[in-house]
Amino acid sequence: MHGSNALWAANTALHTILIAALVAFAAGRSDSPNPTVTVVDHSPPALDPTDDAADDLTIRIDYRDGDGDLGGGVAEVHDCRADGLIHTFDLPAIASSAAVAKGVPISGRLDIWVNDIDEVKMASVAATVCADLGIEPPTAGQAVFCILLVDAAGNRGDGDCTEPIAITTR
Ligand SMILES: [Ca+2]
Ligand SMILES: [Ca+2]
Repeated sequence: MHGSNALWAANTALHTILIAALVAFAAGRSDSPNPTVTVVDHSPPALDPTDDAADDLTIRIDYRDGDGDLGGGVAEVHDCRADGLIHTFDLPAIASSAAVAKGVPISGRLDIWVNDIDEVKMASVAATVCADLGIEPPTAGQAVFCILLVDAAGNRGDGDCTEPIAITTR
C-alpha cells in the first residue's frame, strides 16, 4: 500500500501499526467535515502485558467524514489509564484525490493494531480526552482506549472508546 513505509517508520517507537483501510465508499449524503468514529469491536478480549504474544490489541472502527479528506490525517488512540499515553499514526489515502477535491462524503471500516501494551502507573482520573468522553477513573486490572480521528485539514471529530479490556498477568 502506498505510504505504508512511512506509516511503519512513524510508529516504530510506539509499536503501533495501522492496518489498511478495509472499506471506503461514498456515504451518499453530506454532513460534518469533522471525521467521526464508532468503535465496533476489539480483540483479544483480554491482554497480558507480560506475554509478548498476548499484549497486542486490535480495535475495529467505523469512520465517517462528510467531506472526504480523512486520508492523510491521523488517528489517535488514547490509553485512558493516564494522560499522555497516546498512540498516534498517519492514515493512508482513502478517497481518490478527485473525490477529496469534490468533498465527497466517505465512510468505512479500519482495523487499528496497538502492539505491545504495557503495564502503566494508573492516574487517579482518566486521561482528559477519555474523561471528556465519559470514561470513569482507571480501575486496576482493566484498560479503556479511546480513538479520535483528525483529517488532513486538521478537523477533529468526536471520539469513541472501547469497553473496559481486562489486563491480566500470568
Ligand atoms: Ca473532513
Ligand atoms: Ca506483542
